[in-house]
Amino acid sequence: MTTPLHSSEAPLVGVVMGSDSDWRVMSDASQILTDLGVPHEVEVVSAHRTPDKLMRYAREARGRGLRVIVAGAGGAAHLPGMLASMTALPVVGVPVQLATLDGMDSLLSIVQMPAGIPVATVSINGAKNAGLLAARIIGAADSGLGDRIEQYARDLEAQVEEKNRRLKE
Ligand code: RP5
Repeated sequence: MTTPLHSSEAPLVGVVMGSDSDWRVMSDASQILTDLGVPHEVEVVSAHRTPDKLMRYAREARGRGLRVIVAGAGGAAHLPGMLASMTALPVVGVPVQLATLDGMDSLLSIVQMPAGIPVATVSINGAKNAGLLAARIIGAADSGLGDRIEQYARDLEAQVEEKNRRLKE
């Protein structure tokens, strides 16, 4: 149904969003997955405008070999929750900030899931952390990826120390 856009390998993560207008935020998830060498695909799937596609995507995701879905949406953001209701895969939700309500509408729509259907919600526009969380979920059982994630954390630490050193010059 979908083709991997960022790797010739079979995608392990599905990065989906309610509209192409969410890409300005969701590209951060794709970028960090690329940086960590995690094959992934990108797809626009709207809970409200393409409900049949949403159902197909969720129902086929596990069988196609995906391990995690990262789903971003803004406003009445039903996409992550609806996906989570139709797949056993872990779903990471990204509340996308729109021009109105500061993204609080997106955050509350995604985070307040009923018991039994979890969505791991990151911060408003927190697509980078969503990508990292997806990588960590896969990296728990993939030592090469786990090592790259540890290296990423060490690089962050080194950057902070370098900035600290420059402050004192
Ligand atoms: C949501 O509506 C999308 O996730 C997007 O954040 C928002 C606005 O979509 P567009 O009108 O820009 O296509 O479903």
